[in-house]
Amino acid sequence: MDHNTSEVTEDAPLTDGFNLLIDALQLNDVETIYGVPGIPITDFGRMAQAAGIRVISFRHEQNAGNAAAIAGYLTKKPGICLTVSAPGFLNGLTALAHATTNCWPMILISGSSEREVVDLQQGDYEEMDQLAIAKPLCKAAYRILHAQDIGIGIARAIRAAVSGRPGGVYLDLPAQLFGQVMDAAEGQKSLVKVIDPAPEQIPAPHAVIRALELLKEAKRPLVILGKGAAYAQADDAIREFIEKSGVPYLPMSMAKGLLPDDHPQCASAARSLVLKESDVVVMIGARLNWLLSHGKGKQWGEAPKKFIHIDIEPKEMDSNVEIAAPVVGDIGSCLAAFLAEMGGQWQAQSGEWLDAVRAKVESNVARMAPKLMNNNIPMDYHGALGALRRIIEKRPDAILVNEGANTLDFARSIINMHKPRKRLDVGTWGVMGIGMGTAIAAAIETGQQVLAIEGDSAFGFSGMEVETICRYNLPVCIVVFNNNGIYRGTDVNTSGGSDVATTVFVKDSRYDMMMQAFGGVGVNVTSPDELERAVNEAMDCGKPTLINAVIDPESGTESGRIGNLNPQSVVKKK
Ligand code: OXT
Ligand code: ADP
Ligand code: MG
Repeated sequence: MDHNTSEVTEDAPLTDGFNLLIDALQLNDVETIYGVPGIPITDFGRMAQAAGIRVISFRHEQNAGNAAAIAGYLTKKPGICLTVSAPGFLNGLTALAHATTNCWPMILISGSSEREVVDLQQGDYEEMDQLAIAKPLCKAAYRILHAQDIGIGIARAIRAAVSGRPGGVYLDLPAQLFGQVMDAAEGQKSLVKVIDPAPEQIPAPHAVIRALELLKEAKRPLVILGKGAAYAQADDAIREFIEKSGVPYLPMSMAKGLLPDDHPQCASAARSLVLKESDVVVMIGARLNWLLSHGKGKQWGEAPKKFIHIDIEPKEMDSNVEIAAPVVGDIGSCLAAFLAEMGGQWQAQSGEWLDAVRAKVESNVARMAPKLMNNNIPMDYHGALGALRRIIEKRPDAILVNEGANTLDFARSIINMHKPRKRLDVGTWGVMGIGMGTAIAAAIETGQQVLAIEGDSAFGFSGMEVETICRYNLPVCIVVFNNNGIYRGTDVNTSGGSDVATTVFVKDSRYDMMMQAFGGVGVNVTSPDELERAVNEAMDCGKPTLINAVIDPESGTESGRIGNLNPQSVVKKK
């Protein structure tokens, strides 16, 4: 069969690959595409926009991909990123791998060169075997060759992205697919509406009983909430479980706000204590990876520990240490089963353990409080973040985007979150460059005001997207913590040569002027008071704003809180 003109009769209405792709996406409720236009997908973007899909054009595919990844996290639907072939595809691939690593649903759709030419390596325009390259970096990768397979191809991509442990999916669309013509009625029949794309996964009843028996015996229990728990959108069940059990909980970075950070059971400010001293740890949508020292070693103390682990991915169990009570299922179903089993009889945790955790929290919070009130010039991280903390307290619906090293680590512990899924950051890989893509998608997907707190280095990875923010007039306020460099702005080149040190940038740069160049508001501030005023003004008016916050170049430390991960040479070069 000739796939370019399959089953077409003279006068029957026709459709083609372009239209079928749009129909298939709309049938499955795709409302937004993030991407960069070019051969062979320029017309597809135009036509999708004309059909009512919102198509947001970026300046670089990695930022569009990061937008799609976080859209997936926020909505539980796959975020869609659209790119051109080879270089555009590769630019989007980092974000696809980032989405997969973070367990967020996303589909990277890339146009590609013709199979016949690519497979014979005859040097097509932007020739690359994209499917083969994408495969190891995502959860699933598919290619659609025929217009009549578009319906099933899109359905497969959606189901693969959101079912089970969510992740990134790659969809390869060779250029000739778009123009393939077929009978319109046959085309409509070939479309697939995905039914129940992420089915509930109910835990085994005996696994629930085993977990609760272990929890009941615990003297010093702890719950760790991860971003999987935030993703699950089972907010009420999570809160009910925490409060009914009375167990202190530690939110991982993006799980902050699932319960308000000033909740009496929140142990964020007693992190070291609870990790060391706990005897039974309930992991909910969090992994025992590097962020938790793999569940062992000094950070976890000497006392023997038992783990209860709730996760949708069975292979996650025993990944680093023995899991005494694995509970495999989706978090909503698992917690519903826990709550049903706990019934009215459950004795909430009380006594010495809770008192010790509270005492530690209160002393750490009290120690930090005066530092947050300082109005020093030049600003240090505490003074500047104290101002931003007060803003988020007054505006709990705003979404906080955060990247950098010191800027990230200080903001995480200083700024309390009050509602679920309001803190979006660098995720499992600690990636710099998520900032502007994340801010843009957060504004578009939620309609809320966004506050992006960015290290000056971090901002540079996606800074050109301030034009995108202005073009779509998004309510995004960016604060660049400008300390003249990566970690600190004071490093020196010990060779005595004229190049500056590798971590140092142009001194006293004015990032605010980048925003002004595109018609947004740019402000330079030097004190916490000025910063607070400028951010409040930006949030009151909702205009795209960039505030250059001048931070003391001496006030950061190498790699923020994870300096211990830097290998160091013990042999000095002669
Ligand atoms: O209990 P203890 O006593 O231990 O105290 C803890 C809490 O109890 C307490 N705490 C509180 N006290 C009082 N009140 C409150 N409310 C409170 N809350 C907590 O505070 C301490 C600390 O708590 P925390 O933070 O919870 O605990 P801890 O021990 O830090 O937790 C461990 C971790 C591992 C979970 C945590 O540290 C974490 O999540 N870390 C994530 C780190 C991360 O991902 N960093 C980003 C990567 S760094 C580096 O790789 C960078 N690069 C290289 C690069 C990257 N990343 N990507 C790409 C694509 N290319 C290159 C670069 C280029 S960073 C970077 C740029 C940096 O420069 P910038 O200019 O952007 O930024 P600046 O540094 O600002 O200049
Ligand atoms: P954090 O970095 O916050 O510790 P991780 O990204 O390491 O969180 O872990 C998230 C975990 O949540 C993953 O193991 C993933 O399989 C799991 N997860 C994601 N969605 C769900 C869900 N709906 N139900 C159960 N587990 C989930
Ligand atoms: Mg910096």
